[in-house]
Amino acid sequence: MTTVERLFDGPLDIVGDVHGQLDALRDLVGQLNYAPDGSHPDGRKLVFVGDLVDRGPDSPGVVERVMNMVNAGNAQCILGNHELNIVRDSRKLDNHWFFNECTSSENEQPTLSVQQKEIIRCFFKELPLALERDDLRIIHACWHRESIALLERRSDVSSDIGNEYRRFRSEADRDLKSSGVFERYRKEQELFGEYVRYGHNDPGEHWQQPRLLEGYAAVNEARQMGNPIAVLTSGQERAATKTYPAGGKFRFVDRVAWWNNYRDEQAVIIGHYWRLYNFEIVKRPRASGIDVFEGTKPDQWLGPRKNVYCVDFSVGGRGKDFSSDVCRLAAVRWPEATVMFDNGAEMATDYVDHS
Ligand SMILES: [Mn+2]
Repeated sequence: MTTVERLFDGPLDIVGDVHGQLDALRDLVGQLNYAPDGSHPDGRKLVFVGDLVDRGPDSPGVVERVMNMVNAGNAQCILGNHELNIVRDSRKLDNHWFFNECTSSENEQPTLSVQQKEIIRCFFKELPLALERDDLRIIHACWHRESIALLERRSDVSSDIGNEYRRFRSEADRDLKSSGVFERYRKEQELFGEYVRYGHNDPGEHWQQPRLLEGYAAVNEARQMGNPIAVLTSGQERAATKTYPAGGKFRFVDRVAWWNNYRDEQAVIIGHYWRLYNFEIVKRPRASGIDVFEGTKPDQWLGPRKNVYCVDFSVGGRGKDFSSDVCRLAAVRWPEATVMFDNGAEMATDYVDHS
């Protein structure tokens, strides 16, 4: 596995989480004036922040398209938590397109052959976790210096990212077991496990009054923060003060707005955190824990140096959680620091270049 790879030189267009929305991807790269193979008349390059797949109507189509651009040397792509799930064989509600567990008729997708699956899995396994050059860093969820240092110290190119993930997970569990909190978690699991994971059922039927399970909260936080691959691909988390349902289970940890503690000079571009294009006209659906963007507008860079930008404009929620008015696929143009959307709208941002 590769932790940090060298980012392309020259002008870039950094594309947010695509989540199987092939039409939006076609529209966006067209708006940015790229040819279908990812080449650009001005020599610009595309970069994908991960989460190419799940949720949308054509995950295999998106992977094929991006893979071809990467193989042609016109694009780079990093690993998101959704690719990681596939690499480590972890079945989730939204990845039945890969594992062939089609449980809802609304999202029928063609069945993949064994060979097609192997091509996709091999592509994902080789993706780096981060890209970097002098003026810019790109990572799916969280630039976390300690996790990057740990991975660079412990892993080499020959190690398999799925195995590394499992190794960190079992080390975190070993530490937990000696702390006593694990026993509490086990008891909660016995009593409430089936309610915590409600899957496709409406959680309301199962749990009228969600309660915080402190053993779950402590174990989930320790497993996340003790695993550097998890931190980089799905962010820092801490035990929540109230529980909420998401993705077929109740959550007991909150996302941390890590950028508020990011003080390095290099700008960072991330995806992962659902940002809304026109957030003022909609309320966030469901009770989704902490809103890490509370009080910020879509054109704002984040953190004390105002040099972190999230380019995920929630296209993955199109037709499901939100209307397409607010669900957009976006790209940050660099070094211009403007944002292009799949509908052709271009937005200036408040980025100030201090270099
Ligand atoms: Mn993600």
